[in-house]
Amino acid sequence: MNMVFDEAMISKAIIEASAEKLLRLTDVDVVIVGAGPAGLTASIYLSKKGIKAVVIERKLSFGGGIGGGGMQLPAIVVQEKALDVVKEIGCRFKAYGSTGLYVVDPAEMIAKLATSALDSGTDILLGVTVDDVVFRMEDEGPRIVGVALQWTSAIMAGLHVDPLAIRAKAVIDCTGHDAEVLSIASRKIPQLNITIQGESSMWVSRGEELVVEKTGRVCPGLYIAGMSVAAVYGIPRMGPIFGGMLLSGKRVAELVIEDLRRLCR
Ligand code: 48F
Repeated sequence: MNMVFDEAMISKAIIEASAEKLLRLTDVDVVIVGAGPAGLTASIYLSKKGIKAVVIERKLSFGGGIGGGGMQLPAIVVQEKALDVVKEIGCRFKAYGSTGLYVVDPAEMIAKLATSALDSGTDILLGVTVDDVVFRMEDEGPRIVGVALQWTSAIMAGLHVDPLAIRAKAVIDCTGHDAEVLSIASRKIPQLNITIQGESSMWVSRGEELVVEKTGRVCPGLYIAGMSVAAVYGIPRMGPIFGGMLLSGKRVAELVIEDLRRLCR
């Protein structure tokens, strides 16, 4: 049977579905900024616990630094400690002898992280940039209560367009090497007393350890994971090993879950 559809119908379908989705996302439990390895992993562990999480990604694709591999070679490395996360998302891996290192295909890692995130119930918005936080001043100091959003294309075009904002109980900065959300917040809300040190030069084993150890809350409502943590605390960079990113994403999810439970009590 030949179905009759026209251009206006396609537009209506898109507008209706988008309005429904965007309305649902104006008020969430957790906003995760950045769909790199840390952000996607955090979203998986949050969504699996029934927490309403949205990942906001500036680009039109996900994966962050995974796709670039090491100098664009089509392989990345994950260490033994993080293998549980790799297994959890169903990503294949190959032991590199008995070194405790495992080789993973970057394209598969991106696809499996994103699929697991979506299948767990995470929403992902592509082509949207977080350009500010929303805050309230409380007796104990500032609390982050949401983010301001802008279409990346509007920013790229240099257009003067005001953002829309969404409400969240927790915001996680997973924006990578520039710790963008935290940089903006520290500049605009001096009462936060946050200084971004910038990451240190390469020292893989130390960086991988510290990035997980220092993952966490920087002020009420605002958390950091992944390379943002290295940027804030001056931690050595690690290059194309991704276990620390996965473990940092998992860790921040655990911390946010604990805090949200406390908030609900
Ligand atoms: O850079 P990215 O992959 O950060 P990550 O999850 O992982 C770092 C590793 O990829 C690698 C490494 C491993 O040892 O060093 O670099 O910490 O992903 C960050 C994502 O955030 C997006 C950006 O496009 C990227 O996909 N992003 C950055 N700023 C914003 C943003 C913003 N303001 N709004 C929305 N998305």
